[in-house]
Amino acid sequence: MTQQDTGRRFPTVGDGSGMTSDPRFYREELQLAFRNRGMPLEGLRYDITPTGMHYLLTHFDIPEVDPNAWNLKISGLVGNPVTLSLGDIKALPSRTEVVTMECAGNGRALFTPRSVSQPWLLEAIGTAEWTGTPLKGVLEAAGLKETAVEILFNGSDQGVQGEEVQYYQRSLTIEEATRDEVLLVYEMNGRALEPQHGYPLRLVVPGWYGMTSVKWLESIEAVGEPFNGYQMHGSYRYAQTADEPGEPVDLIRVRALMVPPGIPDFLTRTRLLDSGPVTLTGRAWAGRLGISRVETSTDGGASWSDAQLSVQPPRFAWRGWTAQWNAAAGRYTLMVRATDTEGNRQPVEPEWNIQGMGNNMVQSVDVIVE
Ligand SMILES: Nc1nc2c(c(=O)[nH]1)N[C@H]1C(S)=C(S)[C@@H](COP(=O)(O)O)O[C@H]1N2
Ligand SMILES: [Mo]
Repeated sequence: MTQQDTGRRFPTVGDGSGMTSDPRFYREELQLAFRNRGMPLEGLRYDITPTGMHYLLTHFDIPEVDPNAWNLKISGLVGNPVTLSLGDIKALPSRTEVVTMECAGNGRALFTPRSVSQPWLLEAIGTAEWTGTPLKGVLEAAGLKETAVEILFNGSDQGVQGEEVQYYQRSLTIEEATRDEVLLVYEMNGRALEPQHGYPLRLVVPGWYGMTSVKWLESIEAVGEPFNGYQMHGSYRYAQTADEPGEPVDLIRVRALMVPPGIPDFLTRTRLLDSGPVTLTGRAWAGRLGISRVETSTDGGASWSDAQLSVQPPRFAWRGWTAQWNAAAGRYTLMVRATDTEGNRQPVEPEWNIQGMGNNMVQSVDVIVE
């Protein structure tokens, strides 16, 4: 390290604003993209995403955990602080939930300008069968005190973000933390969690964007004040400027995606199709809400027609849809949009925010029919 390097600030890309309008990607974005893979959109075919296809997002490094030395501490404003081994947790009542998880930054790279961060297009999704024990039971056994207002979840992975050295930490209100579906999870798709998905234990909060589902859980604390850490206040905010606090990012917004039809051009991913009848397929989800409608467009959003919805899925899982298209020779931009059971519909135009959060604008797929 040279003299000039001391006191260097992180990160040091672009003009230092952390934003760019350059359509090219920075090395720093590529570096993150390799570590944090997405689900190829043809993976929308499966009800349950094969574990190796599920998206990944890890801010820092995957930590080293010795399963024999590991335990979970539950402390803070509780009557009976406890320390549980993995065996203790597995002996508690178990429950499996099929959950569609999505990163809050999904769609970030489709904004202009964009925040220089994990450059997701549309692939930060996956659906898994998560098995664990309801957090509610563990909190009841610990005995929350009246003065507790939030539950804080501490991961064992550490790094620097927003110039702060930190462990990955997020909190939930007592009301959210004690919902029946919130799980302390030790299995994904019927097998022990893999290291990158939070082995040996993670939180899974169905319906919320992925950042809430803290991996590599080490301790849980009942606290008397809302937690103010970086991952609550510095990040995961809907804001228009870097200075304004903005609103917290929380539940997953409605979205539909299609399996890109036909065959891809290797580089551009433009699709090539034969003329004739085509069945478009995909999935739609809305976090805690259901899907009431899916529509497709073959003319870039000028006109829309209703797709056929598949049977009602498990309550936190994506719902299948299909649409028939009689494709004549030409060039098309295919689109799909969903509406949730509260009437929220995906926007066709991007609704920009500075951190690139919750961008659920409709997917466009360029197609050439021959
Ligand atoms: N400890 C810890 N938990 C974490 C993260 C992290 O970096 N560290 N990333 C979060 C984010 S932003 C997402 S989207 C999900 C991704 O979970 P997955 O990698 O199992 O798909 O984990 C969340 N939990
Ligand atoms: Mo995320």
